[in-house]
Amino acid sequence: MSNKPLECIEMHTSAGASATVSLFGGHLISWKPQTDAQEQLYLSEIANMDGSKAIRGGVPVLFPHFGAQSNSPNHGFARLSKWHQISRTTTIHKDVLTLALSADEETKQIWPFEFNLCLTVSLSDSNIHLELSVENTSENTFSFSGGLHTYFSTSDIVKTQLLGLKNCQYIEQDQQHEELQRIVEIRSETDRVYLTGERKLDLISPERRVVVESSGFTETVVWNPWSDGSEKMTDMKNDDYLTMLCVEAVIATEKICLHPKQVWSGSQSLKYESGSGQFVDKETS
Ligand code: TA6
Repeated sequence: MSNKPLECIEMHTSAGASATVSLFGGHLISWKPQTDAQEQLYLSEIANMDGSKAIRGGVPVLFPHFGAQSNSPNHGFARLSKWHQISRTTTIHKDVLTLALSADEETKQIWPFEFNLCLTVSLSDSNIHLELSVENTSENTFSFSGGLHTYFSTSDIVKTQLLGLKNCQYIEQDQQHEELQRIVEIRSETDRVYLTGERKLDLISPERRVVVESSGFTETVVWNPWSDGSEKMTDMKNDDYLTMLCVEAVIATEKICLHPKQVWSGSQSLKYESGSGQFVDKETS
């Protein structure tokens, strides 16, 4: 946890896809697919980018817990820690980067276990695949939660739709509900934990469609703070709730137990579909 400017790794494919990953947080902060130079991830213009606070936007890595836990920063320390590069492999159509974070004196004061957390970012021409793995390198069993807190950009939240969650149970404000809509639209503060991590979702905004596929994670969080929530955050402009939506691959409600030497992994894959972004009319669909 330092105050130096962020050190970032730029990723590319020969067809023009690009991504930027910050070593602080092991944090993907930009993704532009080859078919379109537009940024696909939301990154707050007033995000704190000096390593003193978690970055507001991109894909924060949450570990060793999702949300609040006593004596630990919200969503854990991984997004506040300096990761290091393990490997990099580039071919014409693929750029693959692996970063890792392991225990040090600072993390052990918060969470007393040895671990190896790896994030592999695989950039291809219209797809980015994020794989998170957790290895228990300590002598004791531990349990963890966390996830990939992906912030998507949109030109208009009111014309943004999320498909694929119909009939899923979700928890919001401690109440369990069933999703009755084929098309989820955001019209107010939304902070839902859908009890599924394996569905294929379509995120449609006026400018494009992104197919979001996760595996290994147990839940999907859909979050937009809306106007009141944006105003309360010092690192997000008041109107930014209109141009972002989080669709997160997480382990939230029940921790995963890992014995010594065991490894868990989960992934979220984002596929950009050129030209297919169109508002689906509820009446005619
Ligand atoms: O994942 C959704 C959520 O847990 C929300 O409840 C909201 O608080 C958000 O994450 C952001 O948390 P942060 O610690 O980044 O301000």
